[in-house]
Formats: sequence, structure tokens, C-alpha cells
Amino acid sequence: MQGSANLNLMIKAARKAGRSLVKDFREVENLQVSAKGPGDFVSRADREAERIIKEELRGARPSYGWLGEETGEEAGEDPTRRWIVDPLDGTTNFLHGLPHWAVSIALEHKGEIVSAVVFDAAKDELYWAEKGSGAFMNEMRLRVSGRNRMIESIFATGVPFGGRSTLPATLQDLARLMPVCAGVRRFGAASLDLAYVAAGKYEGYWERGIKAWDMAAGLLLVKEAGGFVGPVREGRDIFETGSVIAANGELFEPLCKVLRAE
Ligand code: LIP
Repeated sequence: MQGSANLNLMIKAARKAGRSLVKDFREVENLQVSAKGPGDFVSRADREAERIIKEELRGARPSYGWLGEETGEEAGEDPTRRWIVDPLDGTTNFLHGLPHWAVSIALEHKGEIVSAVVFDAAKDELYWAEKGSGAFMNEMRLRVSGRNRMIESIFATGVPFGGRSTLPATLQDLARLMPVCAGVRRFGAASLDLAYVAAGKYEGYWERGIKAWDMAAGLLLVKEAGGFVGPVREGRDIFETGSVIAANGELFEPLCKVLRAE
């Protein structure tokens, strides 16, 4: 694997956190039957994974800034670079013993994501990309799918839970999209949804109300695999609104048209 020093550092951190999470995931499967359930245990596993990643990344690059799901934002001496980290994307899956979750690490430079790692540790699938160098899964080069007909295509999304305000809009999206495509999937980990668009497993993905750490790395994977990304509301910033559309080149516009219709 030929990558920059920063990419290698990110991979090392993701693998180390992944090993710790895989160990905890086995324990979670045992805890399902206990009355208390695995909730507290999973929060600890999540925090421990972020601690491991932070120690690796900030230890090696102390001047870079930090944005992590568990520990929030910390400015660095170098205002142009920051790590954007979700130590455990797909927490609900992890909590329920479903092997579909990932470690997501992105490096932002001057407001742009330049390196990305999404590690599906349970399946040992490491998705990675660097700006201008393509996207890969382990050693395999990734390309978005070549399908160009909505009716033959499948799309993924995240359906908001726990009374989130974006639920009505998402239900409306589903009502518009489902009749004109081959199906919609809801797997529960935004970083892997984006990695799967990059890998051509499905043609597109959209979601409303997610955070920068859920999607930062995945967005670069899609772009480097030849896909397109944009905001749900035209002209707005993806990170600011937390709403994103990603798809192959053929279906990006048709998907935007369906999701942006008033
Ligand atoms: C989750 C996402 C999931 C999305 C949820 C949530 P977490 O991230 O990846 O797909 O629908 O809104 O943000 O909380 O597991 O890191």
C-alpha cells in the first residue's frame, strides 16, 4: 500500500482502534442477554477507541486540530489541518451485535478532506483514499457503479430515530424515491454507506442531519472513486447542514432532482 506518511498513520490508528473494538464486540454479543444490556459497556468501548486514535494521531502530529465524536473540537497550533474522527460509526449496530460498523478517520487541510480511512474491522475491510490518488479497499482499486437507470438502481439512507426533526423530510424522500428505483437500504453506518457507493455496491446514498465525523472520510472515498457529492439543499454547505447526497456520475443529478423536489 503506497500512501503518504499521514495516511499510514491514519491506517495504523484505525487498525489499533479496530482491534480493541473487535474484542469488545465479542463481549457485546454475550451481554445481549443480561438485564442491563450492553449500553454502558459500548459507551466505554467507543470512548476507548477514540482515546487510542487520539493518542496515535495527536502523538505523531501534535500541531493538528481535532474534531472527534466523543471528545469534541480542539484547535491545533496549525489552523489549516485537523483530524475528523468517528471512532465507532454504526454504534446502534454494534450495540445490538450486528457486524456493520466502522472506524472513520479523515484529514482536512484548508477546509478540504485530503486523506480518508474507513475501517470495517469486523470484516477486515479497509477503505482508504487520498486526494488525487484514487480510492481503494485493501489493495483493490474502487470505482463507482456504471448503472445509469434509476429503476435498476439501489440507494442507501439513514432513517432518523428517537424523534429527530429530520424524520418527516426523510419519509417524504422515501415516498418520492422508492417508486422510481430498485430499492432503498438502511444499514446504519453512514461511513460504510459512502464506502459502498465508492465500491459500486449501490448507486447512491443520501442522509439528512448527520455530523461531519459520520461522513468526512466517506465523501473523499466517493469522489476518488469517480462519484459526485453535494448537499441536499442546493448551494448549502454539506458539513454545516449535515445533509448529503452522493452517487455515481450518471445518477447524481437524477437523484438530486428527486430529493430536492418541493
Ligand atoms: C450514525 C450513522 C447512521 C446514521 C445516524 C448516526 P453513529 O452514526 O452513521 O447511519 O443514520 O444518524 O449518525 O452515531 O453510530 O456514530
